[in-house]
Amino acid sequence: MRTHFTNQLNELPDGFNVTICGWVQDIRNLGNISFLILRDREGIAQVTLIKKEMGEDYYKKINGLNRESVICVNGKINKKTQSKLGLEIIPTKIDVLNEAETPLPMGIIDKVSVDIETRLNNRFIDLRKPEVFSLFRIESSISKGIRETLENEGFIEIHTPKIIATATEGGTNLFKVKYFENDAYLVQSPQLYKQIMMAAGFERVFEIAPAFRAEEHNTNRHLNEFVSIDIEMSFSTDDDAMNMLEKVIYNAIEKIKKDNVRDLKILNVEINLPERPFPRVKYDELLDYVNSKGIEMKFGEDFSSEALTLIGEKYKGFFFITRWPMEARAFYVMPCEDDPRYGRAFDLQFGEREITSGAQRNHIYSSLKENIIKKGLNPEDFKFYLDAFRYGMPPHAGWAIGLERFTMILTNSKNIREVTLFPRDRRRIIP
Ligand code: AMO
Repeated sequence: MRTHFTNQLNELPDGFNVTICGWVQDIRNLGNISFLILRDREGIAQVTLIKKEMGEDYYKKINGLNRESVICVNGKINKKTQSKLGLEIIPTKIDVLNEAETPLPMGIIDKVSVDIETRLNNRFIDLRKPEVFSLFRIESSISKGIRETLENEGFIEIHTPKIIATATEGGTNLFKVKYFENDAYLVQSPQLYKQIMMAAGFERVFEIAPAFRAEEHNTNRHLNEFVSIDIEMSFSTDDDAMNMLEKVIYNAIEKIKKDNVRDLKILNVEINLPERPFPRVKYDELLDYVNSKGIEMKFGEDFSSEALTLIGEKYKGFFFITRWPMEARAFYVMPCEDDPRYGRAFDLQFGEREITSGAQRNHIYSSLKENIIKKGLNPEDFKFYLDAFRYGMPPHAGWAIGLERFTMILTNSKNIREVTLFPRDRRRIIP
């Protein structure tokens, strides 16, 4: 239907005939002339309506359109205009494709601030705002950039089941679903399957897919359904996995800086390429640090949000927390040779925020099984997984980035719901 997006009009010569399509953002009627602002995905254009050229009735009809009605305008570009946009369209034909009802549930360009609940309830309208759309353009670039890097590094994209019979990371936080006569669960992570793929000899795999967690708490950084970007790589250590993560993060940021200039401008955020290598700080060092600052934390505990705030003040950019106590991590982590109280696990932080967890995995059947028991889990439930370790499992490592968490960081968003199209949280399952 359209010949051009609004952002392509500038390059065209004066008098050029175009058809643009979009939403009626606003109409300013001055009597015999009026200015209709048409918005499409790429920007806005001014359509100048002139009464004596359009005829009284037609002029009246178009001027009477409700805001956000959908139209296509065919007309000529006029560059000799006073419009701030540098050009206007003098229409020959305006097709009204769908008239919007009035009043709108919420405004698009109104300066009044609308609370996040109202915005999410009317998400299809909220997403029309350029500053909201830009977040998702950046999110799209992130997954595209990550995919590009991983493919260049020889990773194969896989798709693992999202309905499973056993908990991945332990028994909690599971959504139970009815699976015919039996109970099943939604996956918390493709963890077990991506590891099995190492036994399958795929060497390097990745998956970008939803993960489900029945976490009760309602915070600004937790969702009950999020997008997990997972990798697993064979013949690799925790250090190899961290190096790969550094590369993936760096390239994604580089891509956004290059491809999302307009979005960054709309959002008024500046992002810098991080320096590599990212600092790698041991858990114990941070434990001592927070204890020295008066936060009580015992060996084996995870960092509280209070502790992370403190740590984030010291390490502002990307940094790894390495060498975690085994008791703080899942059963599949490879213990350190020099001291089995520690594991080859890591988190990638951006200041106080965690965006990735990963580890070298325990690929030795007997000790893996022992660890499952130590965690109070039943190895029988993990038979399908454990069997993969019995007939030739290479050493391997991997990680998972939370796509929304990464997007939050790059767009400086304070609430994870901002960067989730239709968030699922403790209270929300609609729309
Ligand atoms: P973890 O549980 O740390 O690790 O999850 C990996 C990353 O996913 C994101 N994330 C979340 N994002 C939004 N809402 C949530 N409720 C949520 N939970 C997690 C975070 C987190 O860093 N199997 C391991 C990964 C691995 O070792 O490969 C795992 O799932 O950004």
